[in-house]
Amino acid sequence: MSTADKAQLRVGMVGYAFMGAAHSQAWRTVNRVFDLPAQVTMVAVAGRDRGKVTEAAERLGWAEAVTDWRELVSRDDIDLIDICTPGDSHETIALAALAAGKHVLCEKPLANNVAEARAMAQAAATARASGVRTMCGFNYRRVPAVALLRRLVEEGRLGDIRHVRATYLQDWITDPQFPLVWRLQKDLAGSGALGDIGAHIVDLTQYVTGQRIAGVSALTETFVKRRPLPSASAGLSASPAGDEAGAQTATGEVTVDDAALFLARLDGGAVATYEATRFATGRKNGLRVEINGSLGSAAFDLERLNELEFYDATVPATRQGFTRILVTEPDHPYLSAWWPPGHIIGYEHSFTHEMRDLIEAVAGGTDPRPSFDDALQVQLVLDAVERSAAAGSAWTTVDPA
Ligand code: SOE
Repeated sequence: MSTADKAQLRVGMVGYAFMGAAHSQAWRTVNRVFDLPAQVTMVAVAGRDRGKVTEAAERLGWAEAVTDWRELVSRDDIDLIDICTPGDSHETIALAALAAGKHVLCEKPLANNVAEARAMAQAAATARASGVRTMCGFNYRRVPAVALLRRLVEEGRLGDIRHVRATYLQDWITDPQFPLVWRLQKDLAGSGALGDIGAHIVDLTQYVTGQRIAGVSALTETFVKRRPLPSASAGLSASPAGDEAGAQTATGEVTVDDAALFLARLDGGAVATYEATRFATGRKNGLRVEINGSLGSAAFDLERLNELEFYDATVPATRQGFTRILVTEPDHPYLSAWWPPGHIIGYEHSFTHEMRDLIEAVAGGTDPRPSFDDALQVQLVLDAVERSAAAGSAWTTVDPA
């Protein structure tokens, strides 16, 4: 279909930091790689600081910059609002956008607590009746090796799932002098490692196994209780504010977890362990998942995202062993549009695939996944983890959605 014949999907994005840049890359790229039923127009990006949002619009490829997200929501020339802000504003922006009849893509975790997530899921259900689509941005579902892992589970190649072992390990706040950025403040981020990276492994494992976490026993820890105040609202590579001599002047309290660990039971009978921390010295973005089933096992490691380890217990013992599948074949999920076999892809492609699936759903009139309901269920797991940790690791059932 030629570009001129295609429906348009006119996008407005709120926020332009780490996730805003990742999403922009995907919006810029997606129609150039995939043959899609709708053509994206990057209409405008919103941010509070006039100078910074103007610079971001130019750098990231947005036609316009505005300083109030409400303007995006009220405009007739925008069809979809992409929310890339800290969690404390997700609910307000999403509800306003849905009320205005806009499709919504919201970064994860969906909200800062269950009440907000429920309100968003409810609003999404109401809006769905008039054809409005919503999706939460758990991008790692769209890594081809992860999608292949799900396919193997669906095909029964692993048999009955017995064990799920998931870790998401980073080390960017190990230094006690690393400043108190928004991701370390509960009122802005909702929780710490738990919501920021733990949410990813909760979603990813539930997605690949098709099972939901039913109950947990958890512990959380905050190793560094106070940190220097940041010089500005800063992201993962912030530097502390200091006086002219460089000496640190003020500190603030860290109000989120630095690490969260939990045992879980899944509703399909599997047992699981989860660990999310930003204090795993040397681990930069170490998301690893291993699934053991009655017929085989599979393991994925984000730092080797073009590979999937697979063990087939049904072949003769003399030929058993973990196989490293290089996930670059055209028949692997998402990959026919990219490079010849063996030519690997990277982190940013997961976002391009996310936009591809979202555009196909919006243009095709179907509901994209993960839905706000799926993301609410992740939020309920995070909530159960916090309640269990507060109760000294007591067994805690995940509330029903
Ligand atoms: C976004 O998906 C995100 O979870 C960030 O918020 C984390 O900080 C990053 O390290 C992983 O991706």
